[in-house]
Amino acid sequence: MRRSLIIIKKGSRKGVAFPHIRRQSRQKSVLTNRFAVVLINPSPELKMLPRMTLGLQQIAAYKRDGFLVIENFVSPTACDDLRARAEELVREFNPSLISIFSTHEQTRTSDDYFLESGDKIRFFFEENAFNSNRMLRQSKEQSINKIGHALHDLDPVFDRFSRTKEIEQLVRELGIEDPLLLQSMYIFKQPRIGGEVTCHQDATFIYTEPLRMVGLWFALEDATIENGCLWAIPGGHKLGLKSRFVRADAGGTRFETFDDSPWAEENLQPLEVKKGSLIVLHPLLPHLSRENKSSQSRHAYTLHIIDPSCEYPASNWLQRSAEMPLRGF
Ligand SMILES: O=C(O)CCC(=O)C(=O)O
Repeated sequence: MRRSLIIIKKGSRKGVAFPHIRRQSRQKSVLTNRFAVVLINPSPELKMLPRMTLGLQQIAAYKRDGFLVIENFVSPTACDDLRARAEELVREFNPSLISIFSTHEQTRTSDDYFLESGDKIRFFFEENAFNSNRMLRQSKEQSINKIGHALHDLDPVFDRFSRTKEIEQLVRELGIEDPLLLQSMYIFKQPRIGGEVTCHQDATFIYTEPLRMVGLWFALEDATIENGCLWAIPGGHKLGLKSRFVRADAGGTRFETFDDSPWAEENLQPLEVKKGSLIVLHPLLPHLSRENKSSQSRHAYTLHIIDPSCEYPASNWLQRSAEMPLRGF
């Protein structure tokens, strides 16, 4: 079993980077003069629940519908731990350190902040978070839309959550032979102001040639029609890719459109799921989430996994610096 070593300053609750790890680390501790040295095993709470391999029927349903719901994939405590960590990251985030609020070159600054986020942990606000003077209407904690896009590589808690053998096994069963974790997002879908995500295919934003990718959407809270659950068009993944979101030569981004016919939104089905459920998304599946007008948040964590045998175009908006190559499990 993999072991980690953490050093806790004696008598101090501060300076412990990850209190949720410390909470569970009672197994072996050696008190030295100034430090308590604690050997911890990975918390059972951060692990996924035991699961069976995907059955033929589940694989057939994924191929037919373009999505698959697996209930009880994540333990309730693992959901809570991830949520606590995301909230801690938001508390530590100081928006005044970034110039995203300055009206000066607003669009360019926002574009750069977004375009450089592929290998960083960055914070994006709900569109309705601001009043007409560009001041937050409510607390920072209630205003963040999402955190992206490399939590899984840069934050130890998200890293451990994302790199379990259960996820690896699942992804391999879905045909990604040599998986690489490309992108992660923590999505808050805040009460009352959680914005709509319009109908799209994930391959619009993450394209590989040939297209071999899988999206994993973990419900960290119950997702209902009221608080903005996912909706999908079953079988819609068979209709081909409609557009790509690419870096524009002149800077910024643009859509490259192959098919501008509207989505058959009348065929959308709500995917209401319980906390701990995993929704597996085919890269071509049309899906959306509506506004959250309720008083309940709808936190979710997503991972997108690709296969290095496929080409990852330089035109994809999401890029990484050479210093931070993609990693597998
Ligand atoms: O969680 C949501 O509201 C939408 C997420 C989504 O569609 C996506 O990440 O592709």
